[in-house]
Amino acid sequence: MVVGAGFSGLYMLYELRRRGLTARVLEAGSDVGGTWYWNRYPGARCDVESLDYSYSFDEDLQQEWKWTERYPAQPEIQRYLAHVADRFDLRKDITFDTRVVAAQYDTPSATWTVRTEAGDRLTARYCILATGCLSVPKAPEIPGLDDFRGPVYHTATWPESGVDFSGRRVGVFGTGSSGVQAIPMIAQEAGHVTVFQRTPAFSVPAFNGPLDPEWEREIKTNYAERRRQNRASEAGIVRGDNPQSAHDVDEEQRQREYESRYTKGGFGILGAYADLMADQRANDTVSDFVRQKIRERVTDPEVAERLLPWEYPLGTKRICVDTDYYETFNRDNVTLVDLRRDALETVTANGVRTARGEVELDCLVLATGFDAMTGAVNRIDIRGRDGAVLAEKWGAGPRTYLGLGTAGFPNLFLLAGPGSPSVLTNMVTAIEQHVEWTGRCIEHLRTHGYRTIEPTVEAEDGWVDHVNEVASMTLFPKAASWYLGANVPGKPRIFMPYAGGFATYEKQCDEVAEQDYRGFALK
Ligand code: FAD
Ligand code: N01
Repeated sequence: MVVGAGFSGLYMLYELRRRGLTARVLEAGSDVGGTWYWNRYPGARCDVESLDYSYSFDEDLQQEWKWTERYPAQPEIQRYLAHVADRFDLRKDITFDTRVVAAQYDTPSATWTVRTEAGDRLTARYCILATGCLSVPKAPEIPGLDDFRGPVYHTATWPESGVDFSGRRVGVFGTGSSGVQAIPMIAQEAGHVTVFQRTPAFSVPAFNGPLDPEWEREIKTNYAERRRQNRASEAGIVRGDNPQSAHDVDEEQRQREYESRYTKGGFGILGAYADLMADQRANDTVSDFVRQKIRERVTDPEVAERLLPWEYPLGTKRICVDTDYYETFNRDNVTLVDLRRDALETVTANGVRTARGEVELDCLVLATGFDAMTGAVNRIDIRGRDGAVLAEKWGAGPRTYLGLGTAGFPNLFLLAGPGSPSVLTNMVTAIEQHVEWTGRCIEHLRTHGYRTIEPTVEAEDGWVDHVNEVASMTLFPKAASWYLGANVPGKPRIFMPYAGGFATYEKQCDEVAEQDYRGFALK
C-alpha cells in the first residue's frame, strides 16, 4: 500500500508492479500530481530544468515527451504526470479523494492496516509513505485573519477554477519561492498589490523561455548519460560544480564566475565554489554579489534596500528562481511593506493594519509555506510494533535510518523524507533512487523468505548523529528555515534533510543493500 500519488507514489506503484507485486495507492487529492495538483497559483513552475525534472525510468517516455519551456509551469508538469499515469495504466490502482488518517501494524500477521477518513480499512504487507515533504500548508499564524471579509487564498490550495484579480486590491503575505513566483503574475492583473514582507528572499533570475530545440536534441541523443551524471552529482543535477574554494581565486575572477553563472539563470550559482555552503566568508562573496544584483534590478534605492536579505547566508533557505520578481517592485501598482520596520498589528475586516496604519484590501494571498518534511507523516496516526506511536517517537524531531525506515515500525518505508537528501536536491533524482532502493529491498525480502524489515536502534541512532554532524559542518543551521522546522512555532529545531550530498548518500544506501541490509533487522 502506498500513500500519495505525486512523483513518488506514481513511480512506486510502477516499480512494485514491475517486480510482480500488487499495490493500491491512496491519495487525498482528486487526481495524480501531488505538489503539481495542489499548487495551482499563478506563476507556479519548477526551478529545475524540465529535461532534468522528469522521470528517467523509461527511455520511450523520456524521448517522446516534449517539454515546451526550460522551466515548465504547473499545468504542464501536471499534464506530464497525468500522461505518465495513463501511459502506464496506473490509475486503476489508485483510489482518489481518500485521506489516510491512521496506520496500525499488527505483529502476528506482520501487516499494516490503514484507516481512511471515510472509515474504510485496507491491509497490506508493506506501507509506503509517499506523502510529500511540502504537502501540508502550515497555519499562517496571522492575527485577525478570520475577521477579514474578503476571500483568502493559500498558494498550496489554490482554487481549480483560478482567481480573477482584475481591478482588485490584493495583499500578499510570504516572500519565499511561492510568493516570489506569484507576486509578479498577480501584479500584472490586479488593481494594486501590497506585499507584506517579513524576511526578504535571495532570488536569482530563471531566464525562462521556450526549450531550445538544439539543447533538447543534445540531451535526448544521450539521455542515459545525462541522467547518470545527475545521479553522480551531489545536488542530483549537473550544474558544473567547481571543486575550488572561493578563496582560491581573486575578487575579479570570482565576480566573473558569479556573473557567468547568474546570466545562465537558475541556481547554478550555488555550484560556483565548493565552500559556499560551508564557509561564511566564502558565502559572503556570493551573497554580496546577489545583493548587488537586487539593487540593480530595483529602481527606487529605498525599496531595494528593504528587499535585501541580510538575515541568513545565501542558499541556507532554498534559493528562489524568479521571473521579474524584483522588477515587479518598479511598478506603480505594487507597494512593499517591510514588516521588520512596520510591525504587523492585525488583519482587520477590511485590510491589514501595521504600525504605519491600515491598508484596505479586497483579498489576501497567503504564500506562507508548509509544515515541511514531517507534517504529512505526523498527521497520520501511525502505530508500530508494541504500540509505538510515530508522532511521539518523532516528538523531538524525525528519527530514521537512511531516511528510508524507522525503528519500531517494521515494513514501513518513507520516500524522500527526513534523513535523506530530498529537498536539497533535484527531487525527481532523489525520488527515483528511493523508489528503486525500496523496490529492490522488497524483492530481496520476498526472494529470501523474510516477512519483515526494520532498522536497528543502533543503526538509526548512528544515522541521526551523522545527519546532525554533517549539517553542523555547513551554514544551513544559520537560517531560521523550514529545513530546520523553524517556520512552525513549537516544532523541534532539527535539520531534517541529509546535507551530505546525493551521490555520497546513494553510495551508502547501495552499500547497505549489498551488505545484506546492514543496520536493518530482517526476519
Ligand atoms: P507530493 O508531490 O507532495 O505528493 C504527495 C501526495 O501525498 C499529495 O498528493 C498528497 O495529497 C498525498 N498525501 C499526503 N498525505 C496523505 C494522506 N494522509 N492520505 C492520502 N494522501 C496523502 N522540487 C524540485 O526538485 N524542483 C522544483 O522545481 C520544485 N518545485 C516545487 C514547487 C512547489 C510549488 C512546491 C510546493 C514544491 C516544489 N518542489 C520542487 C518539491 C516537490 O514537492 C517535489 O519535487 C515533488 O513533486 C514531490 O513529490 P512527492 O510525490 O514526493 O510528494
Ligand atoms: O514557503 P516558504 P514557500 N507573517 O516557507 C512568510 C518549494 N517551492 O511556499 O521567512 C508574515 O519558503 C515567510 O516569512 P519568514 C521550495 O522548496 C519551490 O514559498 O518566515 N510572513 C516566508 O517569506 C520552497 O522552499 C518553488 O519570515 C509569513 C514565506 O511566508 C518550499 O517549496 C515554488 C508568516 C514562506 O516561505 C516552500 O516555499 C514554490 C506570517 N505569519 C515552492 N508566515 C519553485 O520555484 C510565513 N511567512 C521551484
